[in-house]
Amino acid sequence: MNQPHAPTDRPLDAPGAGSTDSSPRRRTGLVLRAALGGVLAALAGLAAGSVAAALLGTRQTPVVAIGSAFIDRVPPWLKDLAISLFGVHDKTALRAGILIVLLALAAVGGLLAVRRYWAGAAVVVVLAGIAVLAAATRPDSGQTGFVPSLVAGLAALLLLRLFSRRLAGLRTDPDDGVSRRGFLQLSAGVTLGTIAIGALGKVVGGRRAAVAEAREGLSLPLPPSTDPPAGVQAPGAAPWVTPNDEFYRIDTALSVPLIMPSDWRLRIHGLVGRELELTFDDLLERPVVHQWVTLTCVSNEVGGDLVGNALWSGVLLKDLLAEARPAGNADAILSTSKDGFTAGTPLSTLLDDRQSMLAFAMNGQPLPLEHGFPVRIVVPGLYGYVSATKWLTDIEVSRFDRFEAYWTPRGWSELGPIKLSSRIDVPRSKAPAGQVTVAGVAWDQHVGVSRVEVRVDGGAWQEATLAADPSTDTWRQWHWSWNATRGNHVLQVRAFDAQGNPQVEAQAPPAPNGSTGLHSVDVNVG
Ligand SMILES: Nc1nc2c(c(=O)[nH]1)N[C@H]1C(S)=C(S)[C@@H](COP(=O)(O)O)O[C@H]1N2
Ligand SMILES: [Mo]
Repeated sequence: MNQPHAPTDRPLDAPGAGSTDSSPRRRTGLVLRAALGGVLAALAGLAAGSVAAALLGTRQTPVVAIGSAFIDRVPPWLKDLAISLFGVHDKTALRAGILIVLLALAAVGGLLAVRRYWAGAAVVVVLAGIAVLAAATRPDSGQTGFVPSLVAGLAALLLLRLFSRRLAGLRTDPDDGVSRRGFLQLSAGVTLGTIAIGALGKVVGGRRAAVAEAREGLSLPLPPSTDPPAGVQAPGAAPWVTPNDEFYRIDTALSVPLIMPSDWRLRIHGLVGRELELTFDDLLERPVVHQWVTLTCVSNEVGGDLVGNALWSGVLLKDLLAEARPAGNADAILSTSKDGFTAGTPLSTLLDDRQSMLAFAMNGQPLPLEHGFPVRIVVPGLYGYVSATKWLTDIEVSRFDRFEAYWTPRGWSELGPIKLSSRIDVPRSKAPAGQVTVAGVAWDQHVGVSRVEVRVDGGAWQEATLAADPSTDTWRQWHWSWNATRGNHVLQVRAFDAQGNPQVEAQAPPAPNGSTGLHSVDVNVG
């Protein structure tokens, strides 16, 4: 290549004088390429992070995660200043600002990586680490909110490595045409890949947005009120109604299945006199019930929070099954979701006096996408894994001896009635000396809780005050006033069912059919 500066032109006192890459223009070329490599690696990482976010159905892309954490932490005056400067566009400005800072730092990372890969990698690790932490600590990010930032960081690290390898060749020999071409090819490939991945993210994100929009636009037969019934809340206990965005989420779906209500079909078939196929509108034409039901996950540990209470609106399965006319030898349904999850539920629990339903609304809102939009099953009294199929598409009336549902071959019981349980919500670790409210919840769905007792340091059991419950299908709150003395104490709770049977005290893990044992809390009174 044409080289205007003879090696002797360079100032002898320049830093790095004597090394092979010290011609100013060559250095500039290398510096620009290195910075570009860092920027492209970062952009590709961000694109991969956006796709991961779209697939997981989380809003926590790396930039959003950092932005939200930033908003939570900036002093109010700066927030006000930003709002007055950028007006309604303050969020866009913040995003653009974060992106610019990230890319500038990525350019620095690219520069560092040419000499020492680990130094450039450290920049990426710190940036991705901040995003992962920011996403993981967001209250609204769910369990997978940190994944996009992790994906972005790993992708950027990998590409930074590839770029720095190519540039290492140019560092030792600026005229190395193979390295030059290699860098060019890599840059072009990464750019194209980033564009393709970005487009994929847009498609997936667009589909989610379309379903979310269809959900917003639905007009459903909703309950006249979602206020809890009178007297159900005990002082200090968890809110009796679990808000939708705080409701626990458990499923095997890596990305939330996206179903347009207009595309939804439910087939009820198998051992039936008449096969049914319903559209969403067909479902809404039938009589609708609104029922408070507490859902519980079989994986809930003693004292755990995989339990939530909501007002569900839907159509009784009893009514639909009456139309389909199950055969006399049928004893179960196998329900299937859009993503292939299956649950086996005793037919008897759908036909008896309980309000087992195909639910389309939760707390007066169309089902959230994560909770099974547009239709799921809710069966009072059964753990979710044997009943509460989300994104429901198929119900086969059958017999337990003819199928194995999703969790059965994985070591969980075929049948999953919820076990009588109780939990202390307050206090959880510390309390002041004197009168302390001990409060919590107890549940035995579709059986009912008749009594709750508390004891301190293994002493005599004391009866707690029960709050009201609208039916046996919800959890029941309780509270007890404790005259706490200084020191460390152990609180324990136990519940009794409607027939007066006490809770099982023997400790058992969640597998294969639900945990047992009493919830104990160590409290430091000071
Ligand atoms: N499609 C589908 N539905 C599912 C599951 C699943 O993995 N996939 N998990 C079940 C389990 S184990 C539970 S506890 C409940 C949880 O419902 P939630 O996420 O709305 O709280 O959904 C049930 N329905
Ligand atoms: Mo579950």
